[in-house]
Amino acid sequence: MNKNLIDWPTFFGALVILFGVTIPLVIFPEAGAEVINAANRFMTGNFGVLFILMGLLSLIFLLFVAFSKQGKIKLGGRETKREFSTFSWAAMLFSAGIGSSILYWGMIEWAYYYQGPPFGIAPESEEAIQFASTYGIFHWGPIAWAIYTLPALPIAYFFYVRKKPVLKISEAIRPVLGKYVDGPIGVVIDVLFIFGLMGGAGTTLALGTPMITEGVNDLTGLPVNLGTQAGIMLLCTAIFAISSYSGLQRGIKVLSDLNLWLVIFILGFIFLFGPTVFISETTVTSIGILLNDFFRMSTWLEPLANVAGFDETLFPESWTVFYWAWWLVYAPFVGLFVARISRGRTIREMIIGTMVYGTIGCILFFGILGNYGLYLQLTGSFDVISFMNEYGAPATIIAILNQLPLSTFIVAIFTILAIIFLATTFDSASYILAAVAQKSVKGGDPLRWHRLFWAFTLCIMPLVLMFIGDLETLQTASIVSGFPIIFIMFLLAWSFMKASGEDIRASRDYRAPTIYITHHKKEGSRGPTDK
Ligand code: NM2
Repeated sequence: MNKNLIDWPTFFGALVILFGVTIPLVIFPEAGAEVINAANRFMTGNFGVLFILMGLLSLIFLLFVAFSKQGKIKLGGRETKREFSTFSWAAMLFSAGIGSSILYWGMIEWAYYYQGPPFGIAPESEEAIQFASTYGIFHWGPIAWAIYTLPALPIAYFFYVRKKPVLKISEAIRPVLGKYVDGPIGVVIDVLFIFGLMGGAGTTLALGTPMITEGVNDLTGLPVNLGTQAGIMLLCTAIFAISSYSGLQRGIKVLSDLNLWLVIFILGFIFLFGPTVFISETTVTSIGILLNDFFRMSTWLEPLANVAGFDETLFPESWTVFYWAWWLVYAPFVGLFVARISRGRTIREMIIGTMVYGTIGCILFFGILGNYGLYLQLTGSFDVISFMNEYGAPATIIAILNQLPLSTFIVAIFTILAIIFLATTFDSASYILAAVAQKSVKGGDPLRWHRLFWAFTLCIMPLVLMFIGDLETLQTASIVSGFPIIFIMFLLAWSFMKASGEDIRASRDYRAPTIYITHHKKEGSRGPTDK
């Protein structure tokens, strides 16, 4: 074990914040939950607009970059071939960036919008139903994926174009912060990233565990209580810890492949054995509504509720702001991952690929899983809403699956899929956390014990949150820890523009041609910026 490799200030900084938050929550659970909820209300009430702007501006920025000169920059040298086929690239991207939550919210998110729609729409009305199947796609759509892609730009750029082995978020901001990156500011940035990811993992694990436990209960009769949930959380942690320990090429890859096949099976099954025509029509219609109302949805903050006394739904705070914060806390990690797998692609391909494939993948989940439940509700064959209001969302998800043919088999596959989905996100997350808390990564991989360490650390906060919390408290884990990352996103975007702009200018006048820019129009043409 090489202790010199560990970046101790970052390592301990992250642990101090983690325990600084967790220990008081254990000692004073009720007061702790109250403080967290108050912090949540404060953040979303006052800074919701920042989260909303960050989302929309990320999308606009990425589209701008994709179609500007920067978009043509190839990651790697001129001859570099793509490291992964587009299919594997998209599959890996999806497995890392998306966890079990897509099974949870994909199945049940519509039911919340159906009862509490935005824009002053009457609950359970026809319009509410249409937005119910559209809003999920919006919250897992182009803006969300833009948030994921932005950090990948500077990281991929430094990694493959400037050829610096950047494994820290702070390093990706060096062009803007200069030597300050080597001091406390750099440590603070990395610690905030680690803390953010732990908060996001908290939200994920604390939503996924009750759902998996309900699945296990349905199959085996094991009771659903805090003890079994804690047991299942530890079991999931053990699985992704083993996967992370065995490394990128083995555990992480094997689980990703398995994940993909199970997804194809379960979505295909529900699509074919569920109401195929209804699912297809509703999904296509939702895409239309999404396009039509895109800017209304991406800027909706119900400002009049507080000053003019109109009904306050808290829809923006509870959903869009919460979601953007949740995507945000995962974004630097996904950025590191996307950057790592994108060698041989142009920046434009990386941007458009992430946003298009990511969005299409999420549309498939929400379109098939969500509209199946909606169909049961609307036809009266299963009253999802009453069931959910009585037994809660996790039990409802399993109850919806039980309406399908071969239901025991489907519940089993769904539960296994949820565990694997969770593991494929968390094995890469612990791998990346270990990399960030090291000074360097000898031989390309962070130390094994270190990867194991972060795998178990990821589980601490969720365990605590589960014991003290309700859904609101869990959601806050992402919101509070995501707030500082808004500023880091801004620095990352700035850093990318600064560094790539300098290089483009340098190579244009031939003094220091450092980058290779592809020409999409004419294959093989040489321009003034080519080496
Ligand atoms: N996001 C995609 O819980 C998970 O599925 C991991 C969640 C940010 C909403 C990511």
